[in-house]
Amino acid sequence: MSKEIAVLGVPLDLGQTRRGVDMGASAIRYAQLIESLQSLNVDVVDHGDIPVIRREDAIKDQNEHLKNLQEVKEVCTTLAKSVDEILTAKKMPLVLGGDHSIAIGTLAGVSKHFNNLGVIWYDAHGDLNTEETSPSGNIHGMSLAVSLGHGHPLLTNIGGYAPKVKPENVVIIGARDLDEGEREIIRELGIKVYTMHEVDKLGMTKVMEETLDYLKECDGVHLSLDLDGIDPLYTPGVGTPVPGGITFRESHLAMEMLCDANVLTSIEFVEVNPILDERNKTAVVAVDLITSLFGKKIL
Ligand code: HAR
Ligand code: MN
Ligand code: MN
Ligand code: MN
Repeated sequence: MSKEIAVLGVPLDLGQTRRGVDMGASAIRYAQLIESLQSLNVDVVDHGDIPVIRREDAIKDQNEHLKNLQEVKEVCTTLAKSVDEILTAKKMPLVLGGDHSIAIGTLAGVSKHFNNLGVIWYDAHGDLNTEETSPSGNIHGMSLAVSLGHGHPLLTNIGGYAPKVKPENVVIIGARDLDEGEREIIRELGIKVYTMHEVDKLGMTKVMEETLDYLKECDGVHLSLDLDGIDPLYTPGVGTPVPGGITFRESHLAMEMLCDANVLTSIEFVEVNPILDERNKTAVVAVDLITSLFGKKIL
């Protein structure tokens, strides 16, 4: 990957209800993201943050089944435009969340640049809920469904078209907390999922080999990495930790294999919550994994 990397922060926390995830991008920068990439001789430019609506200024009395819909839509629309511009300029977007609702905007900006975009969704969750199935009303648990064209039209139609991704081009890795409605949509759409059962059984090498093979016809691949995909032992600074996750070493290996395969065309890291973290540990892991994606090797 010799393209210039364009880092874009999205300090949005309105896709869920816990405070602090809006500071995720700052925490990742504080953990020396830019400096670490530069030390690998990666061409990287920090494009700063997308303007977001503060929680204090969000509309009150909202639909409890689709919280902060208008605000998330607005931020994702702005994000989609910026990501689109970055790709048009032949640079590679590296988007830093913020909660996982931002994937709606990232994918809206990315997908028009590809005919057959692949998505790797590295997450403890499926993020495949809709207003009807969501147990929480939090949009960060709906972002993959929205990108597949399922959900509120204000979200699915960002950028003026839907869907952004085809179900046969999605691979979920690390799932261990799925809601009943999510299981149904996975079955219905035939989405490829490596739950923790498969990660345990096959090992990460095989999971990644199969994932790369599964996506081999894609003309671009987006990595959407939710830090809660990794075991909370290593990444405690997330809003919805689920025990029994992917280890630090397995995640490293996954990133190194993605680097070697040289397939990624856009990347996002989400859900780092510094308020819930232990001395910025989760942001440090994020930087470590990102540098592995860009060629950092032990020897
Ligand atoms: N499935 C639950 C919901 O939809 C929890 C979603 C959890 N959060 C995330 N997304 N961090 O991956 O509310
Ligand atoms: Mn997620
Ligand atoms: Mn998650
Ligand atoms: Mn859940």
